Amino acid sequence: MTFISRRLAILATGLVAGATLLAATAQAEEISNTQSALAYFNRLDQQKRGSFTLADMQRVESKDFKRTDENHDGKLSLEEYVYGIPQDREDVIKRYTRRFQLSDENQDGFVSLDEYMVFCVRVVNLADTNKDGMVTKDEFMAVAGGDNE
Ligand SMILES: [Ca+2]
Ligand SMILES: [Ca+2]
Ligand SMILES: [Ca+2]
Repeated sequence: MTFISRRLAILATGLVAGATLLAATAQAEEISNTQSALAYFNRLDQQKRGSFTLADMQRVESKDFKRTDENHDGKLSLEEYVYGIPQDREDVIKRYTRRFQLSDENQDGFVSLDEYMVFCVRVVNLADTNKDGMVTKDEFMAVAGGDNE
């Protein structure tokens, strides 16, 4: 696994964990990376075309960003990032914390929208192997659906 695809796997797992947080049960822990990546793909493929573009991903992610930015200062603190995760879900908190640190390119302790969007560009560049501007399910799963961390 390359460094970037590792980051992608963390990203995909983290986002799906967020979506299922409210229903966090023991079952959630059994969701494999493959299923997480698939669920994440389906979220990005909102028009159900079997693929998504960078614009699709950035639209979905910027909405998530705004929702997470509780104090509306345009950047995410770690507190905002892990807000709502039950204290006893140490595995999820750990995963989110790692993802936060990986996204914080300039290491200032906050994830800006730019940093968030840069990450999307990296993901799409990595996954779009035939460079046609669309990430198909096969392309996405080839980089994100790999082995567990
Ligand atoms: Ca904030
Ligand atoms: Ca930063
Ligand atoms: Ca493609």
